[in-house]
Amino acid sequence: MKIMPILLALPLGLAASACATAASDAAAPAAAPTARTSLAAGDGSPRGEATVTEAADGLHVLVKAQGLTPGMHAVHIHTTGMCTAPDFTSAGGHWNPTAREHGKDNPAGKHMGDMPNMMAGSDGMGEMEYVVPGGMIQSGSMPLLDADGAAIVIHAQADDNKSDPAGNAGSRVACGVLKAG
Ligand SMILES: [Cu+2]
Repeated sequence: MKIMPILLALPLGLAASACATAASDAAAPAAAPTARTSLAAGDGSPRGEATVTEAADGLHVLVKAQGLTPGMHAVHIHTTGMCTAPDFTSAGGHWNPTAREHGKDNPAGKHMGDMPNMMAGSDGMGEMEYVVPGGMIQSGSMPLLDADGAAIVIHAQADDNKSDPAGNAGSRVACGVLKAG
Protein backbone atom coordinates (compact mmCIF):
# COMPACT_ATOMS: atom_id res chain seq x y z
CA MET A 1 0.00 0.00 0.00
CA LYS A 2 2.98 2.36 0.46
CA ILE A 3 3.48 2.56 -3.31
CA MET A 4 -0.05 3.90 -4.02
CA PRO A 5 0.70 7.68 -3.80
CA ILE A 6 3.46 7.33 -6.42
CA LEU A 7 1.21 5.45 -8.87
CA LEU A 8 -1.50 8.09 -8.49
CA ALA A 9 0.87 11.02 -8.89
CA LEU A 10 2.54 9.78 -12.08
CA PRO A 11 -0.37 10.13 -14.55
CA LEU A 12 -1.20 13.59 -13.18
CA GLY A 13 2.38 14.71 -13.68
CA LEU A 14 2.39 13.49 -17.30
CA ALA A 15 -0.90 15.25 -18.05
CA ALA A 16 0.35 18.54 -16.62
CA SER A 17 3.54 18.47 -18.67
CA ALA A 18 1.61 17.69 -21.88
CA CYS A 19 -0.63 20.73 -21.34
CA ALA A 20 2.34 23.02 -20.71
CA THR A 21 3.97 21.87 -23.95
CA ALA A 22 0.87 22.55 -26.05
CA ALA A 23 0.30 26.02 -24.56
CA SER A 24 3.87 27.20 -25.12
CA ASP A 25 4.32 25.90 -28.66
CA ALA A 26 3.30 28.84 -30.89
CA ALA A 27 3.98 26.81 -34.05
CA ALA A 28 1.39 24.16 -33.18
CA PRO A 29 -1.46 24.03 -35.75
CA ALA A 30 -4.04 24.40 -32.96
CA ALA A 31 -2.61 27.74 -31.75
CA ALA A 32 -4.88 30.77 -32.24
CA PRO A 33 -3.80 33.10 -35.06
CA THR A 34 -2.11 36.17 -33.61
CA ALA A 35 -0.72 39.49 -34.83
CA ARG A 36 1.55 41.80 -32.86
CA THR A 37 3.30 45.13 -33.06
CA SER A 38 5.52 47.49 -31.14
CA LEU A 39 4.20 51.05 -31.11
CA ALA A 40 6.48 54.03 -31.72
CA ALA A 41 6.12 57.81 -31.68
CA GLY A 42 7.00 60.09 -34.58
CA ASP A 43 10.54 60.48 -33.22
CA GLY A 44 10.94 56.70 -33.00
CA SER A 45 10.71 56.43 -29.22
CA PRO A 46 8.77 53.42 -27.86
CA ARG A 47 5.07 53.76 -27.06
CA GLY A 48 4.22 50.20 -26.00
CA GLU A 49 2.86 47.02 -27.54
CA ALA A 50 -0.30 45.69 -29.15
CA THR A 51 -1.48 42.11 -29.58
CA VAL A 52 -4.41 40.84 -31.65
CA THR A 53 -5.61 37.28 -31.06
CA GLU A 54 -8.29 35.58 -33.13
CA ALA A 55 -11.06 33.76 -31.25
CA ALA A 56 -14.53 32.43 -32.05
CA ASP A 57 -16.14 35.79 -31.13
CA GLY A 58 -13.72 37.96 -33.09
CA LEU A 59 -10.37 39.67 -32.71
CA HIS A 60 -9.21 40.24 -29.14
CA VAL A 61 -7.13 43.43 -29.17
CA LEU A 62 -4.87 44.32 -26.24
CA VAL A 63 -2.94 47.60 -26.30
CA LYS A 64 -0.43 48.43 -23.56
CA ALA A 65 0.89 51.94 -24.11
CA GLN A 66 3.56 54.08 -22.49
CA GLY A 67 4.88 57.60 -22.84
CA LEU A 68 1.50 59.18 -23.59
CA THR A 69 0.16 62.54 -22.47
CA PRO A 70 -2.10 61.83 -19.48
CA GLY A 71 -5.77 61.69 -20.44
CA MET A 72 -8.00 60.01 -23.02
CA HIS A 73 -6.66 58.85 -26.36
CA ALA A 74 -8.39 57.31 -29.37
CA VAL A 75 -7.02 53.90 -30.42
CA HIS A 76 -7.92 52.46 -33.81
CA ILE A 77 -6.99 49.75 -36.25
CA HIS A 78 -5.99 51.57 -39.43
CA THR A 79 -6.29 50.01 -42.85
CA THR A 80 -2.72 50.12 -44.16
CA GLY A 81 0.27 48.48 -42.54
CA MET A 82 2.65 51.39 -43.01
CA CYS A 83 3.81 53.76 -40.26
CA THR A 84 5.84 56.53 -41.87
CA ALA A 85 6.94 59.13 -39.30
CA PRO A 86 6.30 61.74 -38.22
CA ASP A 87 2.56 62.01 -38.97
CA PHE A 88 1.69 58.38 -39.81
CA THR A 89 -0.84 59.39 -42.46
CA SER A 90 0.63 56.45 -44.42
CA ALA A 91 -1.53 54.14 -42.25
CA GLY A 92 -4.63 55.42 -44.10
CA GLY A 93 -8.09 55.63 -42.57
CA HIS A 94 -9.72 53.23 -40.14
CA TRP A 95 -9.97 49.55 -41.09
CA ASN A 96 -13.44 49.53 -42.69
CA PRO A 97 -14.10 46.41 -44.80
CA THR A 98 -17.87 46.72 -44.28
CA ALA A 99 -17.96 50.28 -45.73
CA ARG A 100 -19.64 51.90 -42.71
CA GLU A 101 -19.22 55.39 -41.25
CA HIS A 102 -17.18 56.12 -38.15
CA GLY A 103 -18.24 55.62 -34.57
CA LYS A 104 -20.36 53.38 -32.39
CA ASP A 105 -22.69 56.32 -31.68
CA ASN A 106 -23.15 57.06 -35.39
CA PRO A 107 -26.34 55.44 -36.78
CA ALA A 108 -24.38 54.60 -39.95
CA GLY A 109 -21.42 53.24 -37.96
CA LYS A 110 -19.19 51.68 -37.14
CA HIS A 111 -15.81 50.84 -38.66
CA MET A 112 -14.33 47.44 -37.84
CA GLY A 113 -11.24 49.36 -36.68
CA ASP A 114 -13.14 51.55 -34.19
CA MET A 115 -12.25 50.78 -30.57
CA PRO A 116 -12.85 52.37 -27.15
CA ASN A 117 -10.75 55.27 -25.92
CA MET A 118 -7.77 54.53 -23.72
CA MET A 119 -7.04 56.45 -20.51
CA ALA A 120 -3.38 57.25 -19.92
CA GLY A 121 -2.49 57.87 -16.29
CA SER A 122 -0.20 60.50 -14.84
CA ASP A 123 2.66 58.05 -15.53
CA GLY A 124 1.81 58.07 -19.25
CA MET A 125 0.76 54.39 -19.20
CA GLY A 126 -2.52 53.17 -20.60
CA GLU A 127 -4.22 49.86 -21.38
CA MET A 128 -7.13 49.08 -23.67
CA GLU A 129 -8.78 45.73 -24.31
CA TYR A 130 -11.52 45.17 -26.86
CA VAL A 131 -13.08 42.46 -29.03
CA VAL A 132 -13.74 43.30 -32.71
CA PRO A 133 -16.78 41.11 -33.46
CA GLY A 134 -16.43 38.84 -36.47
CA GLY A 135 -12.86 39.80 -37.27
CA MET A 136 -10.28 37.30 -38.50
CA ILE A 137 -6.54 37.78 -38.89
CA GLN A 138 -5.70 36.13 -42.21
CA SER A 139 -8.77 34.12 -43.21
CA GLY A 140 -12.39 34.84 -44.07
CA SER A 141 -13.81 37.36 -46.54
CA MET A 142 -12.27 40.43 -44.85
CA PRO A 143 -8.95 39.48 -43.25
CA LEU A 144 -7.25 42.05 -41.03
CA LEU A 145 -3.90 41.28 -42.64
CA ASP A 146 -4.93 41.68 -46.27
CA ALA A 147 -2.47 42.57 -49.04
CA ASP A 148 -1.57 45.96 -47.54
CA GLY A 149 -1.72 44.83 -43.91
CA ALA A 150 -3.00 46.92 -40.99
CA ALA A 151 -1.69 49.16 -38.22
CA ILE A 152 -2.58 50.18 -34.67
CA VAL A 153 -2.68 53.97 -34.20
CA ILE A 154 -2.98 56.04 -31.00
CA HIS A 155 -4.20 59.64 -31.32
CA ALA A 156 -3.50 62.83 -29.40
CA GLN A 157 -7.12 63.21 -28.31
CA ALA A 158 -10.19 61.17 -27.43
CA ASP A 159 -12.52 59.75 -30.08
CA ASP A 160 -16.01 61.30 -29.95
CA ASN A 161 -17.37 57.97 -31.30
CA LYS A 162 -19.54 59.61 -33.95
CA SER A 163 -17.76 62.16 -36.21
CA ASP A 164 -17.06 60.60 -39.61
CA PRO A 165 -14.43 59.61 -40.63
CA ALA A 166 -12.06 59.80 -37.67
CA GLY A 167 -13.90 60.85 -34.48
CA ASN A 168 -12.14 64.24 -34.13
CA ALA A 169 -9.28 62.43 -32.44
CA GLY A 170 -6.49 64.74 -33.54
CA SER A 171 -3.00 63.87 -34.68
CA ARG A 172 -1.50 60.38 -34.72
CA VAL A 173 0.97 60.14 -31.84
CA ALA A 174 1.95 56.46 -32.09
CA CYS A 175 1.79 53.79 -34.76
CA GLY A 176 2.72 50.12 -35.16
CA VAL A 177 2.48 47.80 -38.17
CA LEU A 178 0.74 44.52 -37.27
CA LYS A 179 2.67 41.37 -38.19
CA ALA A 180 1.32 37.83 -38.05
CA GLY A 181 2.70 35.52 -35.38
CU1 LIG B 1 -7.08 56.40 -35.78
